[in-house]
Amino acid sequence: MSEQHPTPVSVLGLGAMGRAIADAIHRGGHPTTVWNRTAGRADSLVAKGLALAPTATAAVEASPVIVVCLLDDASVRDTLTPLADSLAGRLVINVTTMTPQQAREAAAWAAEQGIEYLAGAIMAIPQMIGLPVASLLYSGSTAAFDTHRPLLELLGGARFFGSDAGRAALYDLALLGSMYAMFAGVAHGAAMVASEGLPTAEFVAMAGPWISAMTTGLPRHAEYFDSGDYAAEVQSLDFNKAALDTIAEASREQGVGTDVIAAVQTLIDRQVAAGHGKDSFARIFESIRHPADAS
Ligand code: FVH
Repeated sequence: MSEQHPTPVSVLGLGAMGRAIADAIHRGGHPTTVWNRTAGRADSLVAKGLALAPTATAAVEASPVIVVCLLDDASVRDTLTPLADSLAGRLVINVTTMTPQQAREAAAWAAEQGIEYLAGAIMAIPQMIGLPVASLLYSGSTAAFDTHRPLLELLGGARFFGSDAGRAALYDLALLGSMYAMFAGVAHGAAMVASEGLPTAEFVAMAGPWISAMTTGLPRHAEYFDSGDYAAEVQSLDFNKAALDTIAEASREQGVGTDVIAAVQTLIDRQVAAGHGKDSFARIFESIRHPADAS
């Protein structure tokens, strides 16, 4: 549809993220209809001029494009399965967090029902939606991504990963996993500092720039991962094992848990035990990638 007549869009799911998405789409000029399982969550949107559908079926039938932003795979199945007939011939853009396999199953189900399907993954919190800092990943229908790119860009940066509907979810969960492990590491460091009664603010102010500086080495890590050649240029796994052992010992001395550090030690120890102590730290990738085979 032309910019003079923006495509009507319906949004199913009005949690914190669904509300932010509906609001951004409406601000972008699209007639926007919303629905939520529990009443009352649309009040602020209705006050801004969005239409509240009385049922999910009515919401679907109001628009050719349906954005789904629910809690998880089970809630998507619960909601969409009874709507199959109404959804046929429409486009579903599902930005609910799912596993790659769940996303592929959802896409296969949609294809069986005659529903066009674009899987989305949101690298943002609700407050970031509509700002350039928000990044959304998509895979699935190429035609849907190309046709509706201006709509998608109302939410943030839009990047397409091809026709495999699971690919956006794969990158989403890989990025989230990296983030959670990083935050767990900072929490460990903060606990060490707090063990001496110190406020963590000064530590955190140092941790951010420190981690940021270290990330300049990530492209080299990707070369190790992709080539399988882990010949160390600087610090070896043996060196890093000694460092991690010292951190663990210090943690015990300070009376704080070693869970986060122990996880890294385990990854290193498997590689060292397999005779790879002279290789780069990046070799812990092999412990993760082949959990039953640490060779
Ligand atoms: N919020 C965030 O920061 C993150 C950022 C990254 C991506 N996530 C994903 O976005 C999905 C929705 O997240 P949300 O923040 O909107 O989540 P909630 O506020 O908890 O709202 C959940 C909505 O799902 C509805 N719902 C739950 N179960 C069912 C069901 N069985 N049938 C129908 N609807 C269901 C719930 O409805 P209600 O409880 O109000 O009736 C909310 O609308 C999510 O995948 C994040 O991982 C957000």
